[in-house]
Amino acid sequence: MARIIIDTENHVTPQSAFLSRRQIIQGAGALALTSAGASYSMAAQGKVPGWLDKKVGSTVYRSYSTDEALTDPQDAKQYNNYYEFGTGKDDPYKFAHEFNPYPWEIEVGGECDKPGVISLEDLLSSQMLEERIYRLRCVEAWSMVLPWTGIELGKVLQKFQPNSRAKYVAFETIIRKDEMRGQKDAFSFIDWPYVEGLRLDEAMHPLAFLAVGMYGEALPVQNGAPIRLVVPWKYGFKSIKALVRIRFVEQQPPTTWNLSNAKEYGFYSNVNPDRSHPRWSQATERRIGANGKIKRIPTNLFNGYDEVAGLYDKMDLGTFF
Ligand SMILES: Nc1nc2c(c(=O)[nH]1)N[C@H]1C(S)=C(S)[C@@H](COP(=O)(O)O)O[C@H]1N2
Ligand SMILES: [Mo]
Repeated sequence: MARIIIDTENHVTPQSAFLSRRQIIQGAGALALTSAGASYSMAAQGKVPGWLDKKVGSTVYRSYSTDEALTDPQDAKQYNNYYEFGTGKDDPYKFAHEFNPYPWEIEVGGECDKPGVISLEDLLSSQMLEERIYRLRCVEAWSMVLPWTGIELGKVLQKFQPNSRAKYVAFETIIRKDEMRGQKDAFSFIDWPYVEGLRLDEAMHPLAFLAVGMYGEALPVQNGAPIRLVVPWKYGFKSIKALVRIRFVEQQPPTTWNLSNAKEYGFYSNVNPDRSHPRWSQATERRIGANGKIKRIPTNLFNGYDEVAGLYDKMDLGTFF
């Protein structure tokens, strides 16, 4: 299939230079239809409401990019971690069609002056979406380069006016046992819902992102539809999918992987080649790239996003892993 190599600019792209992008990506997707099983993701895509499809499809603004080749959309959509659908890498893709995310609401509360329940449509209506190409580094030592469409997390959080007691932000995934078969698994080591958290200043960092699209289209279910967090300088498990609840809190909130194994997974979980996982090195990663090619490359501190270093100035990254 056609390869999409994205240019290296990392400033705002004017609309005229950008217009053909969605067409290019859709062209690639159309070719991908010939691959076995593509009907799963198409079934899920069929439920995307028109307003969302249009909003994602007309995105013209791009504020972060990279000269690294984008991961093949097939790999991004068929090799996933999403334990709500099972622990296999292809389970989320196989069972995504059982979940219907629309319509969707998010509840925002806790230490803030303007708590409330807001529909996805209302949340996005006053926002111009932007596209950002980010590296995603899983703690399992594989990585991808993915084009997300969405909005800056901090801009959304500000609307709810966190108060002076808000020190952390807690996030929750939906519970929908009838549509997410992994949540029915009696032997699951996860205590649903999947929960995550960030320090408030991390959440307010301009790199922290809420994605509603990928490759110029509304987010596939297996990638966290209709809205998920993307925190590119941290291990992938911080980027919680199918977000239904956000709370401003005073104390560091519990997080799913830390609850399951605190020795192996910390609250911070910043990408760090110098701190090995107890069972494997984090010095390198398998980059799943274009052409489905996998190459072994060095891992960088904060996944290469040096602009976040200031958040951890006074912290020992070995202790606060
Ligand atoms: N709710 C929820 N969010 C989740 C997960 C999960 O199992 N459940 N897996 C995480 C992990 S380990 C990774 S690496 C990323 C993978 O995102 P992707 O499948 O879109 O590449 O999602 C994260 N978000
Ligand atoms: Mo991960």
